Amino acid sequence: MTDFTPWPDDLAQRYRQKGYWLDAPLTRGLETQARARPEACAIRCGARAISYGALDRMATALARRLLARGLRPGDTALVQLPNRAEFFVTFLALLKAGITPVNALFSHRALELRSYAEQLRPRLLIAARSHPLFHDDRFAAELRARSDRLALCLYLDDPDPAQDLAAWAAPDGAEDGGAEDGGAEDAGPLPRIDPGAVAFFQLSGGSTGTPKLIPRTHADYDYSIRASAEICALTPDTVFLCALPAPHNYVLSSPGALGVFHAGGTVVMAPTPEPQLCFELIARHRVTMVALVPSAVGLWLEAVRGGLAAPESLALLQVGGASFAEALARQVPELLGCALQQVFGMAEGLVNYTRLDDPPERIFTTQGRPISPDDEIRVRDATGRDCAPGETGQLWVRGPYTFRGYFRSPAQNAAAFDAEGFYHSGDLVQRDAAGYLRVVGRVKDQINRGGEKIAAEEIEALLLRHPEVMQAALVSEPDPRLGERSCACLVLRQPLRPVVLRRHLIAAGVADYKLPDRFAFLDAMPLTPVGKIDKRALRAAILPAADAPQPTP
Ligand code: AMP
Ligand code: DBH
Repeated sequence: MTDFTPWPDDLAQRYRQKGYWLDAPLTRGLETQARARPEACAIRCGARAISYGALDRMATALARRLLARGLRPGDTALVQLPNRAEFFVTFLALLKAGITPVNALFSHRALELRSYAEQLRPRLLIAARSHPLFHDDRFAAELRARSDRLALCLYLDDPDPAQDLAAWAAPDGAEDGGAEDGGAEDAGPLPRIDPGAVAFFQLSGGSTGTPKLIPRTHADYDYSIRASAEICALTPDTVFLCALPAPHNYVLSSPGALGVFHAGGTVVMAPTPEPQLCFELIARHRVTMVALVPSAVGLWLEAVRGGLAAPESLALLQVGGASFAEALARQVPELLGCALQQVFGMAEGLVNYTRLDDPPERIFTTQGRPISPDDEIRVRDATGRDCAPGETGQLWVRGPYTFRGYFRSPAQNAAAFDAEGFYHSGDLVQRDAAGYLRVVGRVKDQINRGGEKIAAEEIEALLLRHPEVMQAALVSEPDPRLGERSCACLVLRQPLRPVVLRRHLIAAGVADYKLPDRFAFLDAMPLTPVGKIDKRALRAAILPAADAPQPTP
């Protein structure tokens, strides 16, 4: 899988010279730990404790069996797994085999998976029998029809060892493997990985009709992880709670589970960020660090106020993914008894952190500064002029781990990058004299629902497919728990009940978090002078009703 937009030679050379990009694959961190400290615990998942040695052996066994089965470096894979150790076994195995995956979120449904399959034409599907789409083989058959290349489907928790993921990842001698074509050891050496090649595709929250794929190379991703682990002072004693969806860029790489593997610490898998459950896991495994979105921090604070004992071992709580109210930030050390770190990142690359030794005011009131001295940040007004410190403007960035183009999306790329390769994130920020950023809004047409991003255009296009919908606009409205929720504003040909529209969207196969929280019906849309739907006016027009009780459909 070579077709991605590379960095220009001069920058690539600089990133290598400065030691950001190493001549090593993304599995470097894990493999180093597996050699140095094979018995140390890498992952706790339910009752299982998986050592670095075991994790590496499982990933290697799976990689070898996939290659023995005829998969080739450069092939692509569609992966959808829940927060279980097998997510990491699979991801590391595919990296070792040179197979390029996209790791879909477990909340994704047919619409998202179809889109990924159409874009990547994967030869391999790895999914979970517990996911509604994979209870039986019908959806896999549909994907096969969409990707004529799809040659192999493996499932987490399949009763048949021939397609059971765990059997495929069982090291030789450990279990009767499903690899009917012989032991993993017979398959020969693993391929040499080019660190400049695409390691996997990260998911974009997007602002267009189709979900976009972000190619991330071994070298660029590894750098962001290594540097993040250092900023967050991870050590072999770090015990990290993985309570957000494991494929998400934040919990995977900022410094996330991969940062913990780099440092030789332990990742504890949690199915959800629900406080009761997480507090129990924290107490049981002496968890020291967690990455959460603001809505989850809100729940944790409420739980403690409601009488749940604050977790004792927790030393650092990261918050990111969406705007975190300053008033809540101030409560974190007080109520949860741990340090706070704000993280402002994006799957496209750039990640900012408040530093552990920053003064509290800075931690409470900013979203941090970039990882790298070579992250080039521009804050520009709408005309492209550079803003003065403190002034609000649009964020543009390029650097050693910020991508240079979405996968096969020339039109999108033309709009998202300037001539010098700076990426336009669509965020409105202020940068202070010390280089710290504050996120104050956005210009992209996206709703940030508690950290889950919804591209308005994607949902509008689906709503417009309903024969009675004349005009559709998805806008955000304030939500006390999520920060923002979505409201679908519609002009209809004839009255419809919200439930009909919800069913229409569910039938289209869209993930639940993208379903509008509310529907508002209008006689006409407010328009801008050029005749586009005026979302600002729309938001103002529907706002008074926002807190009124929703009639049950
Ligand atoms: P994605 O492109 O889906 O990876 O989402 C990245 C976007 O999430 C950023 O461009 C911001 O809009 C938003 N975001 C991430 N972290 C923060 C944060 N700490 N505060 C405000 N917005 C954030
Ligand atoms: O929201 C994000 O995408 C995000 C937030 C924090 C991210 O990608 C990251 C850190 O790396």
